[in-house]
Amino acid sequence: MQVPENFLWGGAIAAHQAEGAYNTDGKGLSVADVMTAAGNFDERRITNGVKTGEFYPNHEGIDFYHQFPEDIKLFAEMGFKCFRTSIAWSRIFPNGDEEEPNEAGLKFYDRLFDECHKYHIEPVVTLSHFEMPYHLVTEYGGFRSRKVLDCFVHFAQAVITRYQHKVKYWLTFNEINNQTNYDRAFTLFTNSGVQIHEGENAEAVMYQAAHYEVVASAKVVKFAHELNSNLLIGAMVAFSPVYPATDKPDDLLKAQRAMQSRFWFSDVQVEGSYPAWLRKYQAAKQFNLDITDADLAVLKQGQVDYLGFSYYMSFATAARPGEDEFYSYNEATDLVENKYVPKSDWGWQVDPKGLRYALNWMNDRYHLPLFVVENGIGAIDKLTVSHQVHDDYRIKYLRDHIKQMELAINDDGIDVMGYTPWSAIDIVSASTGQLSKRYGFIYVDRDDQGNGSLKRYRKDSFYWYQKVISTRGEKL
Ligand code: P53
Repeated sequence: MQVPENFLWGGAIAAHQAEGAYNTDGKGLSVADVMTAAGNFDERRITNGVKTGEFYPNHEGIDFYHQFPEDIKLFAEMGFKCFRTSIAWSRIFPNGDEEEPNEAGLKFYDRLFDECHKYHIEPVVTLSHFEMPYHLVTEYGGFRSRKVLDCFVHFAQAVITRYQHKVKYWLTFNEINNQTNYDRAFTLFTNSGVQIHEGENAEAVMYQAAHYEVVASAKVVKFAHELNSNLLIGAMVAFSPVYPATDKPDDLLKAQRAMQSRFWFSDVQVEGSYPAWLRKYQAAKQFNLDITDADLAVLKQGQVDYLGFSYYMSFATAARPGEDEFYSYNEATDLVENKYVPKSDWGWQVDPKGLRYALNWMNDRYHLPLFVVENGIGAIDKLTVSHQVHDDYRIKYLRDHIKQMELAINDDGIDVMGYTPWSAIDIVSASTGQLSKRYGFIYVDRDDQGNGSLKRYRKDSFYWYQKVISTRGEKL
């Protein structure tokens, strides 16, 4: 099976996980710069500013800031048609609330996008990928404040205007729906720059922050459409489908509410309005949200052009005894084991068929082009003495998922714009801060403590993916 000629094969990274150079050329601190490294199953700590004696893996990343010309050359060698990365907000507005952008930061992305175009690689750019300026957290509490909505729109307008002739494909907020898991400090902090205080209702704070984000997203879409009709602005969700644990009707209703709770974000970004169930739920729970009529009008004017999503794994849920009438979903406590799918070393369920399900589910609901902007497996790689990496497990994961995507394209008739696996090259893991949780086609010599030459080596999967691209997905 093949994919269409114009299909965007590529790979993805995010600025904060790769660039390093965390205080170079006027860059301010971002939320990623105050997170320490963790192990396979514990959480990164969020420190109060940068503390001496702590290790912050994002500060150096893989030094993509300085080594990007060689890296992009390697991406071109694989045959990438596109390359997904993000713009670090704190390079452009170091504190986040300035009027004027930092020209040195803007110049860096000019050079980066020019380098891509040298090889006819189309940049796909995320505006906010877990890296809000830290000052916006300390000063305003992140997206719990309407002020930060304005700061984000100001940033987005500056970069979309600057790069409109270099970047056609944009995404607003990366995995905006991770914060469905509002009891996990990591998700609220990375999505929204929000930290929960004693006695606060985290769920209510999440709905407020996410509301300001969907309004910001709509404003940015409207702005971009008016600026330049060539631009395509997408939303981006983490698509982990939630299956019912059994055929009990209660489990089905619970799973349905879990899906509604995870995907209302894209419902709003695509439809331009809130789903009715959510406004009823928010009212019944007395969340007291600042959602104005003017906001609702803005949502209608900023519907996205396409939907980008990450796909790593599927979830499962079951109703509890004495479930409330809302089947209220709390991701931290409501997920159950799925005995039909295996798990990665980090406990992520490996479920290729879930990708075909995801594509069908979104196609049925949204009727928009879909873009698989992340898919991959974090694994321990071994560099041999002759500098090879035999990552057959990675090839298998990607092959199995691409097969399902091709079935969705060819047998289900779904419009899939492209596929950018996570990650183009080894980078710092978002959730653990490890480098040993590797995703790339290119091995980077660096360990979890920050030691290593930072040299790059092609893995077996590099050559495999090169073949996949050159045969348009025929040779898996
Ligand atoms: P890491 C949770 C669930 C699914 C995807 O993740 C997630 C997360 C948050 O960690 O994040 C995305 O590095 C994210 C990337 C991230 C990648 O998946 O935690 O968009 O920034 O690196 C893989 O193993």
